[in-house]
Amino acid sequence: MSPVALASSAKEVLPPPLTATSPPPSLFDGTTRLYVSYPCPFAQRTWIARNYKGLQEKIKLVAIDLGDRPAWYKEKVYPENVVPSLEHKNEVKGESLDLVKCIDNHFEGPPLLPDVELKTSKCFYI
Ligand SMILES: N[C@@H](CCC(=O)N[C@@H](CS)C(=O)NCC(=O)O)C(=O)O
Repeated sequence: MSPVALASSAKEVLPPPLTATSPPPSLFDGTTRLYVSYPCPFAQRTWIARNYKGLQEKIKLVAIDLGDRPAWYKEKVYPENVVPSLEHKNEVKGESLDLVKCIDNHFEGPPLLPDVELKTSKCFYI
């Protein structure tokens, strides 16, 4: 089994979803964060992309409780107030399909998409 496959198969302890009373993480401190809601299928596709590429150590998962959402998520992280979003290099972007392309294009690990897809993706962080 390759190192990436091993890393991907290691059991990850999932952080508990943050609620209205949870303080925000130390935003824009250089940490790359993927904001998700565990039951959200749009978030799940980005989460799967992250895991497939073995990026559990490089992209920190931040779970949000959408039913009891912290106000700081809209105010300080992602004004669209939906998940998923990706905080990376002092920017926050969303839209799950774009994020899958960005994760594929800008991080190590086995490619998810053919080259043609990567080259035509309008990605940020460049
Ligand atoms: N087009 C977006 C859809 C994201 C979306 O609709 N996420 C839902 C959760 S599954 C959300 O955050 N809804 C906000 C809300 O419930 O207020 C994407 O693909 O990322």
